[in-house]
Amino acid sequence: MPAREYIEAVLHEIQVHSPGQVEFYQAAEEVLHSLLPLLEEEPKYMDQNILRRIVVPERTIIFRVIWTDDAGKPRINLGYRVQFSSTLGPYKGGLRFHPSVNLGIIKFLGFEQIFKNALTGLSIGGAKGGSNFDPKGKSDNEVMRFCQAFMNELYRHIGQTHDVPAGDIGVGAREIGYLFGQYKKLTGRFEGILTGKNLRWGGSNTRREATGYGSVYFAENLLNAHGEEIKGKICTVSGAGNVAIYTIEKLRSMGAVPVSCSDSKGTVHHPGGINVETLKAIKEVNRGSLEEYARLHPDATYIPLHEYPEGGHAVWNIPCDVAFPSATQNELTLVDARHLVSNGCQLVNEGANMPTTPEAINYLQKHGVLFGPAKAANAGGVAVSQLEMAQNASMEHWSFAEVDTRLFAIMKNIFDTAHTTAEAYGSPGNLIVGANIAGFKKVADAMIDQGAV
Ligand code: NDP
Ligand code: 2IT
Repeated sequence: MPAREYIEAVLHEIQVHSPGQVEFYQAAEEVLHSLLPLLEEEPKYMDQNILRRIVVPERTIIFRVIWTDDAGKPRINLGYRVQFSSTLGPYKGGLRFHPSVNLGIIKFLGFEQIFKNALTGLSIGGAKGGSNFDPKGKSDNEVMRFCQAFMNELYRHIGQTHDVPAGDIGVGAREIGYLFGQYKKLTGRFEGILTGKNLRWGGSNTRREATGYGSVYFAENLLNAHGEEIKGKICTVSGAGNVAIYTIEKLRSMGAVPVSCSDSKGTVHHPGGINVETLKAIKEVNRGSLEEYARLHPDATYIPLHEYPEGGHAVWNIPCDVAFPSATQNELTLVDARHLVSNGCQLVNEGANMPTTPEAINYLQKHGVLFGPAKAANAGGVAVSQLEMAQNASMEHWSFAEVDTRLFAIMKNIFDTAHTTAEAYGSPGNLIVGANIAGFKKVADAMIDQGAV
């Protein structure tokens, strides 16, 4: 069967077997279409039926989570852990707590994670988990009880050489602490079964900063390859969480001007540059709304979400040289891509997972905008998670500078790999193709080595 037909057949089967999982289908479609030149050159992947094998998780765990709210009422949520691939190492990937979480969302994230983790060059498999629990508006005690109830089931499925979850949307230092405490209580063991732990009890320096810093390091490498640098660039950033905050911090320290951030209610535009301390105080300490930012900085503008009627997002209508979507999936649409192009944007660098819709990517590429795809550009977080695992295993604790230096080297290597692979397979400059083929090849070759299991 010709490679093109094989790819379409596998995609068709996903639609039949996973109906309604639109985000998973979107992620799979992008990866599989990228693989055409590889499959045409190397039929062994079709002979071994690798595509059909890789799109099905090794294990899918769905469980009920019952916790008690502050009024004493039992509440019910769903918990997920999709252990997608253990080919390259223990299952590895974050946990997301957000009301939009469902099996299709976790599968898209887990699928992306396989190739992202392969690209880091480290020994980690791919997984993702989470819950439709909404931490917003919940007290610390409610969040703690939820995390404990979630771990009451999850603990039997994880382990430091088996599956090591971490944070993602809605899961940060607070949640990792409660989850870790409950694992220890249940098992009586102090083990590195989660990453993103507090520095005082087994965490790694630079893990908190790693995704954002890594995203900027990736952008710098990409710009350097085109004779440019991040220094002096006007940058728009969406989101106001872990990835966005440390993207903004690193942009400032490298001499760029990050002029925006956004949350689920609105966008801040601060032409002089976002004040990182104010942002951290509002979001990390007070868990507040960005509305407050403009009150504290009168030269900044706040645009509430409902006051932006054009079907796109206000943050992408702010003129910039580089855009860093760092909030959530499909947040940058075709309307936004048109605004970015007409405002002269040179590079879109994905900090979030799958933040750009396929139509928007197509438009950006047609108009010569450089593109740093998520599974390459945001791999710094999981890479430092693996460094946390290495430190836990050897009972060492490396300095901030040591981890940051390794992170920089890993991001450079990911860029070089995606760049040279794109060239080798006939799509010079197309880092989507380069990242997908390079990540896939690494996993697929190991799958063949390990036999049909
Ligand atoms: P956080 O929960 O820390 O922050 C998410 C931010 O995005 C918040 O400011 C949130 O607003 C905003 N947001 C706006 N719209 C939405 C929406 N519809 N759904 C969810 N959030 C929304 O998450 P992270 O910064 O950790 O993650 C951001 C993105 O980066 C995600 O795509 C994640 O998968 C990806 N990522 C994260 C990594 C990590 O190490 N944390 C690693 C690699 C990728 P509000 O403040 O109002 O809640
Ligand atoms: O999407 C991601 O790469 C993450 N949320 C981080 C995963 C991890 O295990 O550190």
